[in-house]
Order: sequence, then C-alpha cells, then structure tokens
Amino acid sequence: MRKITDGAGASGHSGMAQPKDFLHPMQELAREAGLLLMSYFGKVTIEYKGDVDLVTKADRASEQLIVDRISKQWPDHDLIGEEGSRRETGSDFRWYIDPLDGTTNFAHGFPVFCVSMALEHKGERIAGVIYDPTRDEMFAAEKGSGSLLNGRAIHVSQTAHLKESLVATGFPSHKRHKNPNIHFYHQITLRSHGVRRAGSAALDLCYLACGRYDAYWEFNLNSWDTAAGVLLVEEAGGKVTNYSGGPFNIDSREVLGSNTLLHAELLKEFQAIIAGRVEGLPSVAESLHL
Ligand code: 2AM
Ligand code: CA
Repeated sequence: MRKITDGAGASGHSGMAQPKDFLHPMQELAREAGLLLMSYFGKVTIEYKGDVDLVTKADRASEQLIVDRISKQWPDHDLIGEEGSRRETGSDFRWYIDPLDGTTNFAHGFPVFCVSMALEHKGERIAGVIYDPTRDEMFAAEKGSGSLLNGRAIHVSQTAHLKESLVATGFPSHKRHKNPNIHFYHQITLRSHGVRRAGSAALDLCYLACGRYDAYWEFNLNSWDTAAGVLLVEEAGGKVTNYSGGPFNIDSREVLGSNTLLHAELLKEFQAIIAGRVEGLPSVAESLHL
C-alpha cells in the first residue's frame, strides 16, 4: 500500500516525512457535511445561480464547512469548490470539493445526492470520498489501495455484454438545448437493459464502482463532479476514458466509465453514434398507430 505524506509528521531520526492517511479525516468531514445537508433536506430555499441551475443554502453551508475544516487542518493546500471557493498558491496538494452533488434532486426532495471530495498530489488524484447521507453510504478510495463502501472492498461488475448491462448517464441543468446526449441516451437504451439518469454524477460513478451499474457516461461535467468518482471506479477495477478511448482528463468535457469488460463495445457504439450511424426514432404518430 502506498501512502502519501502531507509532510506533517517529520521523523526525528531520518528527517523523512511519515506517511499520513488522508482517508480517515476526509471521511469524517464528508460525513459531517452530509449530516449538515440532511438538516436542510426537505426545508430548502432555492435560488437560481444561472438559467435553471438551482443552488440552495445547503450547498453553500456545506462548502463553507468543508473549506473551513480543510483550511484549518491543511492551511497550505490549494482547493477548488463548486460554490466558488478557490485557493491557488501553487501547493503540491489540491482539493476538489462538490459540497452537494445532485442539487436539483435535493431541492425537489428526491433523495439522491451526496458530498464529494478528492485530493490531488502533484497532479495525481490520491484520495477520494463520496458520502450519501440518505443511505449512510460512505464510498472511499485511495490510489493503489482499492475502493471501499462503508469500509468493505468494492469491485466493478462482471457483466461482459452491453445487451445485459445497466447503464447510467446524466443531463445538465442548463444549456440543455445544446446537449447532444439525448442521441446517446436513445441508442444505448436500445442496446442495454436500460439507462438510468438519477441526477448525481458522483453517485453514478460510485454505483459503477460497486457494480450496481455496468457503465456510465456524461457530457460537460466539472472537475469537482468527477475527481473522487473516477478514482473510485479505477480503484474498483473499472476503466474511465474520453469517448475516443484516450485518457480521462479532469478538465475533459467527456467521461466514459465502465467495468472494463464493456469498454471496447461502448467505445465502438460511441464512435458509431458520433458518426451518425444510429437507429432513427419512429414518429409519434407512427408509434401511436395514428
Ligand atoms: P450538481 O448537482 O452539483 O449541479 C447531473 O447528471 C449531474 O450534472 C450532477 O452531478 C450535477 O451536479 C451536474 N450538473 C448539473 N448542471 C450542470 C451544468 N450546467 N454543467 C455541468 N454539470 C452540471
Ligand atoms: Ca456537482
């Protein structure tokens, strides 16, 4: 097991920094933020950040809590949070914080949302934690050490064919007219057991990591949506790339994850959809036998 030091535990003998486990404090913080979200759940006041991009008091309170704790414990670490928190000092460490992933669900009382946090060291994501307070499910991964759900190792599914798979995707809450995902949704629905769109990218990635889903894709996500979840999938034996099979990049507008076994088949389907080789939709009149 390889652990990364934050330099806080320098040894008197060797002068070498001692390994420091970030996962434990990260999980404690995610749980605390998740419980804070629950105290607002069902009684939120909705504001509008953009077009129909909902933001609630809970998003801001959760981010404030997380940023305050990180700043106290690791004052020299950089961070980026969905609700606008930024610290960019050139530190080797950088946090990605999504204080409430699934805000639209949360605002409507639909219990699919979570807290997501990842920690990067010298450009490599080394730890990620996602906590779903509605089910008390704590997903955690450390680079090189596997993924856990409530302390137990998790693995991606063994489903080997798209036609036997359950897949997930998501749609953004604004600029919906320009999102091409409905075409992918249609085609993959025709070729699988179904495509779910539950509204939290971070939880979608967790569910892929623990085998509830066999694959997942989405357009136009931000770094805080994917940073922890992608590590969870990879550490659980899954694969995450862009739509051409190239390496996933944290700033990429494309994320395609699978249980590894399905990846080649999915990439083939995606290339066909991008090239326009698709099954057309019957007209409404045709479907209704009018
Ligand atoms: P949020 O709930 O934190 O906003 C929905 O499938 C996923 O997309 C959620 O994880 C959601 O995160 C994210 N999302 C919602 N609106 C978005 C937008 N306009 N751009 C990018 N991601 C968005
Ligand atoms: Ca988010």
